[in-house]
Amino acid sequence: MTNSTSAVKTVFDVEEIRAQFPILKVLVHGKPLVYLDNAATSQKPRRVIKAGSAYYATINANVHRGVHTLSTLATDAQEAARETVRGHINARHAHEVIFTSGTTASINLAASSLGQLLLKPGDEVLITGMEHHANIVPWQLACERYGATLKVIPITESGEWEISRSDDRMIRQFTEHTKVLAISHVSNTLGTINPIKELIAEAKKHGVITVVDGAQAIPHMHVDVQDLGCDLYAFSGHKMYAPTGIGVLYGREELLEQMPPWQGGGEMIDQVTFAKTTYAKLPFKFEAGTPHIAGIIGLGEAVRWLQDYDIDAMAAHEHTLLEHATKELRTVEGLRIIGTAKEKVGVISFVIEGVHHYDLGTLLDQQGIAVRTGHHCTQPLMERFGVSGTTRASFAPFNTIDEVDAMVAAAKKAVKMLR
Ligand code: 7TS
Repeated sequence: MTNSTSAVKTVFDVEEIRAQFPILKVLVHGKPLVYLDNAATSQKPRRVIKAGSAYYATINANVHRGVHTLSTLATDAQEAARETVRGHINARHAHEVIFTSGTTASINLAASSLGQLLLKPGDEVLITGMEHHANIVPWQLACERYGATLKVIPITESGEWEISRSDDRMIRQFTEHTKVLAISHVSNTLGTINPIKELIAEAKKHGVITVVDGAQAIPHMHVDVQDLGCDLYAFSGHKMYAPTGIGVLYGREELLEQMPPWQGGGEMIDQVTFAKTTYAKLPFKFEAGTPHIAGIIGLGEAVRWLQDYDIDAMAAHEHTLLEHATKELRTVEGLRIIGTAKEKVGVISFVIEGVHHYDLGTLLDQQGIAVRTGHHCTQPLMERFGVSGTTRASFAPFNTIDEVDAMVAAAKKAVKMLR
């Protein structure tokens, strides 16, 4: 748990970053690992790995439970991480940061609790056609339970919302029945950066609660929940260089106060009798049971690691990789890029005529190159584009132009073998 006090590194040095990721020394099929699957999960810098193991080796104890020294140290470390996350997303209060197991759990919490609070027969929940299943299915479950309807904003051929900032199609999305807007900040499959601030502002005018799936945004950009104006914002640690099994649901205090708890158990209560239970104050009302303490500490360290860099410089590097990959992949015969929005993070999905994505992924793996293949948990989006799946490369600050070239060369080789 190093507390870095060094100044932000504005000069982007990819080799300096690579040196911090032990996994980049691993060989796959005897070849140096080329890891281009960062949207599925990012790799972890040494500092984050150490923070988790230091917790287990030196202060392992349950939190908020005992007066003994270790319990106090573990509690302090956990709450320091909460404050670090608060600062990172510019929430007003640390108790607006709820720790969950990841984006999926965060959205399930939101849908389950908001469903109970708000939804009744005839109401509508508005999502978009590019959502990850984690931002579809929990809302379907809530709609089924309370008799509400799921409405979907369609997606254009370039992979953007079929509503624009300038016309009234945005306004017309909202009816008197709309209760919740649940949207991804960045698409995991297309890489599209969505203009969520405008839509959130419009939703607020209609009294609609806004929930943002920020899983793919938070590793690549400054996220300021107050500036965005959203009510809830969900993300996972493991996509932002932190351990797996830890995530966050940010919630605006006034809304969280009104929302009923999602799960019951230890730590989320104030008083329990067999007749009635009263609940703990925020954030503990939403944190039943023993949390993933090492994960929370690791998340705090990952945020501090990110804050040591200029995240815009990281994003600019990833954008250079994206542009290079886009240009080079277009030279592969029969290749079609799925997702050509103007604003994208470093994610590129493609299909190649006559080549199945699984076969391509397997052949790339033989070269040590890790990409994701399949539907990326966005089956409705695959249907929209008329494909069963894609091959997806997703970049991190430690990736290089040489690695992109290796992927393109391996893809060309694979195409020759598979056609
Ligand atoms: N929302 C988005 C936009 C995502 O990209 C993901 C995971 C999730 C929600 C769920 O996150 P989890 O941490 O709870 O699993 N996306 C991906 C992906 O693109 N490839 O593997 C996982």
